[in-house]
Amino acid sequence: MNRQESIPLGQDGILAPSLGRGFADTNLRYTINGYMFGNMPIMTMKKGQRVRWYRLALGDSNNFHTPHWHGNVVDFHGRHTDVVAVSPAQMETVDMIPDNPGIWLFHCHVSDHMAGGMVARYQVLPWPTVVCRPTPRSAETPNMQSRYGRSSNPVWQILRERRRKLGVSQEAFADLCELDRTYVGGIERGERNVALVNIEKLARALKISLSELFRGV
Ligand SMILES: [Cu+2]
Repeated sequence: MNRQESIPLGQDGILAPSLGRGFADTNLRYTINGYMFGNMPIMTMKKGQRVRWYRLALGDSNNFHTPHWHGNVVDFHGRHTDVVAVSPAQMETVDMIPDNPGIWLFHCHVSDHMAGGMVARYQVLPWPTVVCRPTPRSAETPNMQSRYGRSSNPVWQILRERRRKLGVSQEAFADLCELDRTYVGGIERGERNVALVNIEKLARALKISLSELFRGV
């Protein structure tokens, strides 16, 4: 094997990577964390979660990389972008709050590197995380309990009783609705304001119509 094939020089003696066509060059691979062609364990996060990406490149002048995210953007120096370049021994930290669920490619956008294996995947799970609220509950808009607390049949009570009747655990029910379990717990204790879109999810999982749900209120 002629190793010089992977560092070919032009007639003028200057490095010309595009000239390499032999065995060594065509078997040159580029990796992310030692993995290539999407075989890295998938990186998983949740929609709405704060995610921090640490990127570092090492190597020779061929290792100038342009990491690129499909599906979501990152915050980098006050702008939204989906490509942030790193030179050898350069480090960059970027933050992402993914809003687009799915399985997405994360790859270097230098075409030789991409073709040489520098491709990974990340997954954004669809259910939202519960956002921590710094303000005390009393300072917020009235929650379901205070709004419906004096009603004989508050929505949250109907939801809870219906779920129990179906014999579904709160955890399984939350999965079914694609909602966070602590969020569903908060709903069932009447501690949370619930958007209509989420009430619809809950009702659908309980196989109950919205009109039926609100009838007893
Ligand atoms: Cu690259």
